[in-house]
Amino acid sequence: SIHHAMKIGIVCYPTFGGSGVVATELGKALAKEGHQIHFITYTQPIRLDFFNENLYYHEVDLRAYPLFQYPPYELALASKMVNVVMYEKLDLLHVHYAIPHASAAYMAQQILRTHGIDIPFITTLHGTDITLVGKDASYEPVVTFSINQSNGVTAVSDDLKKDTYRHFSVHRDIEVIPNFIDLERFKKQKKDHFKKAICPNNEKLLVHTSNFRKVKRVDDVVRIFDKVRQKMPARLLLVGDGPERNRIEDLCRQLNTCDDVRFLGKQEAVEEVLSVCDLFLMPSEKESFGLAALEAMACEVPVIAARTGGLPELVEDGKSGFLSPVGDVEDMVKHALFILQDDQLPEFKKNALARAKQFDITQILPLYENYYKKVVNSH
Ligand code: GMT
Repeated sequence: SIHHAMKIGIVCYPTFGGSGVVATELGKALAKEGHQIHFITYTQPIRLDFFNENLYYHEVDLRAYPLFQYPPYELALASKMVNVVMYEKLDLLHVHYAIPHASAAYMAQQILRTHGIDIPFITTLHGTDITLVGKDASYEPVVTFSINQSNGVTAVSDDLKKDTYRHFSVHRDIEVIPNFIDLERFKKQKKDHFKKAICPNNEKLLVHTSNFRKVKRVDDVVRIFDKVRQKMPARLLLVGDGPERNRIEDLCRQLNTCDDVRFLGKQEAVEEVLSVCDLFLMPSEKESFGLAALEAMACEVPVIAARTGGLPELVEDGKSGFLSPVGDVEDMVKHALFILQDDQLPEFKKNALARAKQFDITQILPLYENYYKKVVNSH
């Protein structure tokens, strides 16, 4: 409530990626609750598309200089944090994604102490900062140190928490606070004209959204789809863009699926696209949470996913979707064909929405607020 209103600095990647989306949506929701939220990022966050008297945005000044082959972003960020904490009198810093935000926050905290200011910081681990990038020897010592120095650490799934203990010498407590969704925004909308245009003969519509990195196994998406459409009329939407896109386009040409596959590129209103879809495919190698799958479920789209990372904490096998071993395309095809039957689909859609409701922002926001209070009071 407003009586405990806090001034919080949020640091994140301002991009389409899940960690940036979660951080931005969290900040927006906290602002609506009366907290004063200061975003500190290198550009306006994609989802900061809303106006509220409690929301502030501070851009990190990154000056080019001929000496720098790599401009030292982390230092510019730490300096900006010092500046904002000092002049806006913040109570807490909350950084999303450990690299390089946690170590920048540590640096800012140390500098502020020399000015007589002692501010706690919380690091939220999102996944690739731990499972792919962070454990790499080129970053590991800094990641371990800055996690251990954080005044609070949260992870978006229990599996990510376990991975953190597995890969790093971290012994401190990690609070699991799952990702969330705003069901007011993500809900099935009437987009019949779009559905008709994409599926003129009422074909079943499959969808995948990602950043097209290797870890997403987009090949599996296309191979699953190819086998499904041999059994029933179907179309596939591929949303997003990234390094694998060209290779995936080639694969579609090889498999002769081009007429049935649409590449939509990056989309801001992904909830409108999801609204007309029947099945979401997430065969990732690893996924600490799978926010894109939750977005689909909120729009009543069941999910075929790999049994990996935090996905089993989200998708209920045989209820809101199905889980298969990573890379088991045949198993995923079998499940897809099962869900897409007309006498099964409505039940799976209903269950997907019911599951999504358990991750509604109104359920998760108090977990963050309570954790903030705990960290600030024990600092
Ligand atoms: O999946 C990505 O490549 C992007 C990455 C990010 O940092 O934005 O996503 C991670 O964080 C999301 C938000 O917490 C999770 O929903 C994703 O599962 C996680 N990605 C992986 O673990 C691969």
